[in-house]
Parts: sequence; structure tokens; C-alpha cells
Amino acid sequence: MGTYVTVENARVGILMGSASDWPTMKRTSEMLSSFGITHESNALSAHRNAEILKQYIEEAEARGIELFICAAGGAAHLAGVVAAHTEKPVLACPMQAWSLDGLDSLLSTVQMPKGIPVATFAIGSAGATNAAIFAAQMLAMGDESLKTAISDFRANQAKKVAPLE
Ligand code: RP5
Repeated sequence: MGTYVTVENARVGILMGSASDWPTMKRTSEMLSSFGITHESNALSAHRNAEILKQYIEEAEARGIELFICAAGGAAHLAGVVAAHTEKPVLACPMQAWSLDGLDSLLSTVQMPKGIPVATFAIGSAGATNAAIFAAQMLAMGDESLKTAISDFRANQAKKVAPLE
């Protein structure tokens, strides 16, 4: 059946199709934490935990979750299923998974038919990190301190590009 954890005042819900996605999605969680964004992370599979997933999405929305970040590999339909159950933005991270270097996950996720969008990021850890930054940018639209945190992050990142010797 599966179960899930909730975090008080969470603004973002990270969902993954399997605990095996966590080593990658940990980067999303860490990046959100670095911006001070309260979030919760759960492994709930679209096909193995279908009922509890629906229940989680409804309950998370009622608690005030503002957007979902979904990770899945293979025939990666988690983000699309989540988007079917919520009008909150759904960001998607295709996992590298067990075959085709994640191209299967990318195409399964990005090729949503028109009408129910998911915003799809790059395969693997780059996408997992960028999904968190993008989520922060969305949440910053109504949050001045978060806007400042993103500007600081950008400035620090720029400093890390070493000049050629
Ligand atoms: C997907 O299948 C998961 O998102 C994961 O990326 C992949 C493999 O899952 P496990 O077999 O490791 O549980 O559902």
C-alpha cells in the first residue's frame, strides 16, 4: 500500500517513484534546503501505490503545498499522474534508471499530450538540481527574502567560474 511523511508548513512536495531515486533527488532536497524552502520527500509509485498517491496529492494540496517535483524512471508516468490530480505546477525529473541512459524516462515524461502540462528538466542530477532552483524562482515571485537568496546563489555561482590561466 505504501505510506508517506508530511512536514509542517511544507511548500514543496518531492515525490519519487522509488526509494532508488533518492540518491539523485537528494540533490533537489538539499538545494531547496539551501534556499530555506520547507519541503517534504516521499517515495510513492504511480503504478504501485496508485490509491495512496491520489490521497497524498489531495491532502498535500489541502495543507498548502504550492508545487510538486516528481522523479521517475523507465516508463516514467508519475509526474503526469500527479498533474492529473492537481492544478498546482508539476515539475518533473527524469531518472537515469536501469536502461537507455534515461532517454526512456525523459521521453515518457516530456511528451505529455496537450492540456495537462508537466515542466520537464534534464535527465539525472542536473535536472534534479535545476528543478529545485526553478521551484525557488517560482516561489520567489511572492517572497522577497527568497528572491535575495536566489540572487546570492547566482552571484556565488558566477564567482566559481575560474579564469583560464
Ligand atoms: C520507477 O522505476 C522509479 O521511479 C525508479 O526510477 C525505477 C526503478 O524502481 P525500483 O525498481 O528501483 O523500485 O518506478
